[in-house]
Amino acid sequence: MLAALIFDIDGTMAETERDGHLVAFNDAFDAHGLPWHWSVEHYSELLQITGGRERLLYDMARRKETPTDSSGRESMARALHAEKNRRYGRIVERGGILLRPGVTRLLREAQAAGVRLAIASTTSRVNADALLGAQLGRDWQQHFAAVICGEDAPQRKPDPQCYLRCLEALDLDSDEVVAIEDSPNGLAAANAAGIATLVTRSVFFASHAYPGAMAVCDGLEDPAVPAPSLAGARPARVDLALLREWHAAWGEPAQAAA
Ligand code: XBP
Ligand code: MG
Repeated sequence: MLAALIFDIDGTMAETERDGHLVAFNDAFDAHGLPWHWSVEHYSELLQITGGRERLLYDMARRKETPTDSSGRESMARALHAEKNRRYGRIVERGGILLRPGVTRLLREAQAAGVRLAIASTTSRVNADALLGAQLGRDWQQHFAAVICGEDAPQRKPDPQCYLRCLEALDLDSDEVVAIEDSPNGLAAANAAGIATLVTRSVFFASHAYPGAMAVCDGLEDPAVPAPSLAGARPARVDLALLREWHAAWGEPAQAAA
């Protein structure tokens, strides 16, 4: 029985990577007088690394302006990441990034049906609060039964830690929830936690395959294509009723195999 929906944030609830984090990272480099500029193409590659600070450290290791000693490198990354988050906060707090089409609708459908809502994101809590505070109201957290952010799960996606901690906080089993993700790392994390996952491709991952997803769509207002294992299921726009139906069928093969 579907008891909760677990949403990823970046790329899933909003296109925050291209219009938020990337812009803010480049502004932070400028503010620190660094000649670094991440293009969309370069950021697309860097997004294989989840976690803004981890992504930054990876790139810094290839830059001549980076200190050679690890404590110097770490403190530079912390300063740049904090600067980035301040600038990201300003972008989203002025409403610069809207929720993706269909996200508010699905949130409302779940609330009306008593299906609990949760978040499992790698992003810093301050970033989750800035975006969702701006888009859902300052009291946004009261609509979510569990909110797991980067600080709550240091093992980054594709590690399942944030999803496992979310299930723990919800006191639910993996077969009682559906995750909504945008990236291959996010799908891998949810799958590793044993969670049926709907992928709503984001701009940086539009061409990726998503083996193991329960269904894949380009957005919640576009037709979702169900996994072949959902025998007889046909592409359709996702709503809560469809997620319930596909989630119930998704568990059957396991039972049949058992
Ligand atoms: C995607 C991430 C985050 C953001 C940057 O998170 O990997 O790290 O790119 O945010 P999600 P921070 O799991 O929501 O897709 O700089 O705060 O890490
Ligand atoms: Mg994401």
